[in-house]
Amino acid sequence: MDERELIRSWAEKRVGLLARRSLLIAALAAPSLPAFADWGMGAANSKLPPPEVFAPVSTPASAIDTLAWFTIAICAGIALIVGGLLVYSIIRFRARPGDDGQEPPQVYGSNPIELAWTAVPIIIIFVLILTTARTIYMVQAAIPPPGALKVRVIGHQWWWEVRYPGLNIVTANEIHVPLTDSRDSNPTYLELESADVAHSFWVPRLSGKTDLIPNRTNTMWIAPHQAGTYLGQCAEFCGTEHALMLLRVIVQPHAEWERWVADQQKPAAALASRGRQVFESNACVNCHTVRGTVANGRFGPDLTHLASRQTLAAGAALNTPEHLRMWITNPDVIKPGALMPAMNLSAADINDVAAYLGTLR
Ligand code: HEC
Ligand SMILES: [Cu+2]
Repeated sequence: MDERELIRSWAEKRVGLLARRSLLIAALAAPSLPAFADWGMGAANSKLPPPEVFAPVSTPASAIDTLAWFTIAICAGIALIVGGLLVYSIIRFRARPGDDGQEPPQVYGSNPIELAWTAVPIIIIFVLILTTARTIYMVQAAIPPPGALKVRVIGHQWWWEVRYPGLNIVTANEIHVPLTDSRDSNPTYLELESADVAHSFWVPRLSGKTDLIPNRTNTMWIAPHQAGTYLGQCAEFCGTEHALMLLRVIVQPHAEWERWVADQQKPAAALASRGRQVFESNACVNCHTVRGTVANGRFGPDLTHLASRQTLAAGAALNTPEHLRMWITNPDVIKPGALMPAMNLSAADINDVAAYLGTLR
């Protein structure tokens, strides 16, 4: 055996060993991985339109979509022309048997060619700059019309606080907005802020991304023209649970949206129950608000109308009684690293608190 064969047979043995070891580790670890559970979200989200950038249903997103296709078309044209010329030259001028072995005639400099391949790219870049600048201006310089709906979205590690100034509504992770049809509704203006680190608001079918930055208010607007539920997510790495900082925008016809507003404006269902008592006598009230009760914390999501939301913990789990109990028992099981502690309540307390929260429609 020469040296090369020796090395090869050694390498093959090592690779085989590595492969067997990784298989073994995977087989041992798989049953203990809770990561495969999606708490009902996979099935629920598969019924919704996927969050695609190339399927816009709102004005900034459609303007961006048009610009993207325009840019792709120009670039594809350039790629086709350059690639075509290259392929043509490779075939047409390939070496053939019986060539004389001489170099082809060498041309040094040609003013028309030099001018053409300087001027044409400059013109193309200029067209791209102008169309991009026009779209950016159209999206960013728009001034909210007097009747526009204003929504303040505050990014937290790892959920979205949603406030409707003037409407006295506070919610989380699910933003209800009216359909913008030409008749009676205006676009929605979003004011984006952060309570901690940098986040980024992204609902691909409605608009581009906008950062949420501490000590600064960024704005964006959406004018959705198709009712539905649109999925979004935080698009700026913001810590452990960045990937579970999901959001949904629910676009509703005007009358339906007004019914939602009226429901949200009502105070919390004011039952006197044992669950409510447990909730109010624990630290829950330091982090959560339930309007009309002693609970007025602002560190976590407002729970006044928790039961009217589709998801729990920023899209980490479907909002079901079972998941709610699991969440209160130990948030880490559903969302490892979440900034809500396990409260160590007794099983009876957990059941009663979950039942109480389930009445907060
Ligand atoms: C130290 C503050 C803190 C305490 C105490 C606390 N929570 Fe939370 N809670 C949070 C935070 C932060 C979140 C958001 C977690 C996330 O989505 O990443 C949250 C989320 C929740 C949610 C999901 C809300 C939603 O809109 O999806 C529920 C329900 C909840 N908490 C109930 C409780 C109950 C019940 C108690 C008391 C037994 C409690 N919390 C105690 C901070 C707290
Ligand atoms: Cu984030």
